[in-house]
Amino acid sequence: MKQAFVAILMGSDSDLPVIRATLSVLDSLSVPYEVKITSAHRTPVETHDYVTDAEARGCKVFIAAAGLAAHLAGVVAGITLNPVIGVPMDAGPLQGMDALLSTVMMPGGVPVATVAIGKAGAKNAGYLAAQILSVADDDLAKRVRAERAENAAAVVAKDAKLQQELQAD
Ligand code: RP5
Repeated sequence: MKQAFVAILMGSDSDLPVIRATLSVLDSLSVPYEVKITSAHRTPVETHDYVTDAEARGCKVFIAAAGLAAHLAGVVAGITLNPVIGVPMDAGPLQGMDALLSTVMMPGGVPVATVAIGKAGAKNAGYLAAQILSVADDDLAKRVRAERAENAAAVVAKDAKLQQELQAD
């Protein structure tokens, strides 16, 4: 059986610093992935060929990150029936509002699961992709649950520290 993986597409190498947050989440959960720079408008043929080929090789979830008039996620969703997560990049003078609307406002019938603008969205794209894969992967589900528990414990510990500091005052 082919190994399931996540394919991350970004419209430009200028998106990479933000998309590193996605890679770091996927690394921390040991989720296999590929990263590709390809654009809906600059390299439409390569985008189409990559999505078709990745799907044939076992890609189960696509993440598409783009800024400005961001149609990359919508184009990918038009090629594959696998889930597509769109990350609006905070590039350009509108600080990502343009990309958010371009990504989220898909016409009915071709969904894109759109996350927040910028780094928080890039992180959540990684978590959402892992959670989608974890539906059919119990070990991954355990890792996602453990990571959530660790995050919760860190918040509780920070609060405990704050309470101690306040009592000491
Ligand atoms: C989009 O245009 C890219 O995804 C990027 O966010 C934005 C700017 O691209 P560059 O001009 O920096 O290549 O296609």
